[in-house]
Amino acid sequence: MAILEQQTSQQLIELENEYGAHNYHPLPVVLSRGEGVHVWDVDGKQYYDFLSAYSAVNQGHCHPKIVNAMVQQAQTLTLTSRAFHNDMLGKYEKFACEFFGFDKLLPMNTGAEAVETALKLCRKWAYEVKGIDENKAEIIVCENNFHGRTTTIISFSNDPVARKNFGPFTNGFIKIAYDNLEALEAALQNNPNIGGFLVEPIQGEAGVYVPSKGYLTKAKALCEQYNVLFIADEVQTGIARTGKLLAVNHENVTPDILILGKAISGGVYPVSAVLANDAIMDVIKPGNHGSTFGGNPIAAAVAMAALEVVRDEKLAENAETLGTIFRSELNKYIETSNIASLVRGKGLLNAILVNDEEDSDTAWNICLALRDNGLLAKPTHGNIIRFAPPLVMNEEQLLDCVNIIIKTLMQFEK
Ligand code: IF1
Repeated sequence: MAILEQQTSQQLIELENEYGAHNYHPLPVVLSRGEGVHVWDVDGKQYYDFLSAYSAVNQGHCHPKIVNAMVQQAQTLTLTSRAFHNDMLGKYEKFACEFFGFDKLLPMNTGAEAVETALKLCRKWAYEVKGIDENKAEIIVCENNFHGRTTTIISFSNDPVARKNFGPFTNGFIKIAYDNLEALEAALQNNPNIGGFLVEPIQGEAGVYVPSKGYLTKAKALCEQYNVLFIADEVQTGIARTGKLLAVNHENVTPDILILGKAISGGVYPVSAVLANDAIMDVIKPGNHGSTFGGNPIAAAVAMAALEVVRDEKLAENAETLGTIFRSELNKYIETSNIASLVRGKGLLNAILVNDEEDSDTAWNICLALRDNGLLAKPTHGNIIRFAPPLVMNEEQLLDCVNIIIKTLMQFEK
């Protein structure tokens, strides 16, 4: 049996280049181990992970409680399909419904699948409860949204790179400016065919845009006024990332439909979910929707363990405290910096704006230098660098990372 010789980073990158589709442009680093806030590359170099797999690893890499839950279930019963019941799904659904405060949960696997599920649920409610004429329902979305990569979801994206040559697209969506209540009311006012409003409580991929205080509250009130479902996509902002269990909790807003993914499994296994109360979820009947792996026993076991970690280790409170320190320390530096112009975010979902042209490669080069200095982050669009470490980080580690980030940015001061 050939002994797996230690392949170099370059050899492993070349394997991906030769045999893998080129649908990403990763930072040139090859990781082989993760634990807590750290990851290690194939040469044994340690890094702080400041991306957390796009906020899927909020509980830290390879959290023992979550991994053990997966291993135990994987040695017992992995998948039954929904053709039969199993002894894990109902327990998980009850646990999660009580955890988030909803009547029912529809289990899926990826964030995009959960977004698609929410769109179908909203449309079915629009026809069967609100009484909109069939095939006339429309859903309001925001400019610069990111909700996934399926053909319907990119139909309402305005990112040309995500859309070009993937048409024809799905109809039934109205785009409005984000964080603009006048635009929302104008879209609602003279159109009886609106079924829902889909919104990210903070726009992640667009560059961690935090809306004005009160936006979510007033948007929900407008939806109630016009009998339209408020659909919160918390795939990235949920699960304690922004300093509350859900980003909507910063304004005590309860969505009509809640979309979860990523860290609901702690990044150990693909799990997503759509939650709603009976008046909405009960429009779904057998045969309307589903998926082979949706709600499988491993997903159920992993998600319950991952949510218990969030609760028991008080990750939302920690994210709130460390996020305040992070922005305060970065703002002190920004006062005298000519390379970083602002820092913004909530909890441990933050980003800095690099003071350069959007199409410059400065943000990329800063991320390469951060990598050399032992911290992994990646630009979102152009000149914005997102900083999102695992929520299990402690203050000493955070301050160590702040020092690395500032030391690195200073290398680029003009
Ligand atoms: C990529 C970032 C992008 C999401 C929200 C649904 C989904 C996502 C708010 C879909 C996924 C991921 C996808 C990944 C990069 C990353 C991302 F913002 F998190 F950084 F793209 F915007 N709703 N976000 O953020 O969930 O199907 O991926 O499980 O596609 O490049 P998914």
